[in-house]
Amino acid sequence: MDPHVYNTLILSDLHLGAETSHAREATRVLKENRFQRLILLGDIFADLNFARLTKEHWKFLGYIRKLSNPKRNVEVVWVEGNHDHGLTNIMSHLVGVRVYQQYAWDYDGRRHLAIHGHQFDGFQVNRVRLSRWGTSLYLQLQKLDFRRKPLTRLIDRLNTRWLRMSPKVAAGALAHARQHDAERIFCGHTHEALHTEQDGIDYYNAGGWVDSRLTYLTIDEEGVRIHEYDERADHRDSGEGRGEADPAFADFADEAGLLEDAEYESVGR
Ligand SMILES: [Mn+2]
Repeated sequence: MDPHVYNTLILSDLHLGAETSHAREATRVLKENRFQRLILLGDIFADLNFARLTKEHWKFLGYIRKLSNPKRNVEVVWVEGNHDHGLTNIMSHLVGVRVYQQYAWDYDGRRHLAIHGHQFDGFQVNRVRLSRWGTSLYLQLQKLDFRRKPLTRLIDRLNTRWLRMSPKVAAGALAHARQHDAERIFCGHTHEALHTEQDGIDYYNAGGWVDSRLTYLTIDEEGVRIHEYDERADHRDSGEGRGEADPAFADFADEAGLLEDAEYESVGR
């Protein structure tokens, strides 16, 4: 294990509940690094349907709950994304972390600001209808396409490119940082890791955990770094145990105090 302790580690767009979510790899990143603060920068969940969470997805949540134990001395911050919306109240109780719309902190003499980024995506408001329809189509396709997922992967990629969100979110975020006197601003949402600088303000995008490139950010005295998760020694989620009240969920639910009435199956589905 790397003994180096980062000031902050930032991870976004894990989309738990989606077939393409790399929860196992994300959990590994959290276990293999040391940090004083963890920022879950939105869209940690894909939607409100807990039945789609796999064993690996529950393990990730269980590990977040462990990290948020005061004895660990790690500050865990959840910044709400557009997919997380409406779920974060429940999760702040279940996982034990505070939820913010945006989160600001000072480090190394600079103001830092973390916000998911959908606020700067001009399409968002007009896209609600299409996006709901799109989500249901996408989930149908996942069912047909469960083996190697080429189709859903392609859609993930098209979705991001097609909307051309990256420059729009970067521009909006830089303006937002300027308004709030922040020198560094961090977003997710676009699924495209990125660093750009303008007039002394640095913008970083944490990327995501659903496409082929799995990325996260770290901050320490040497600055901000974009890391790419090395997939070579790894395998993706099998999808087994989806929707079942499996042992991993039972452990998690037990720890979270959900098992008092021994009715966790109804919660799991
Ligand atoms: Mn988003």
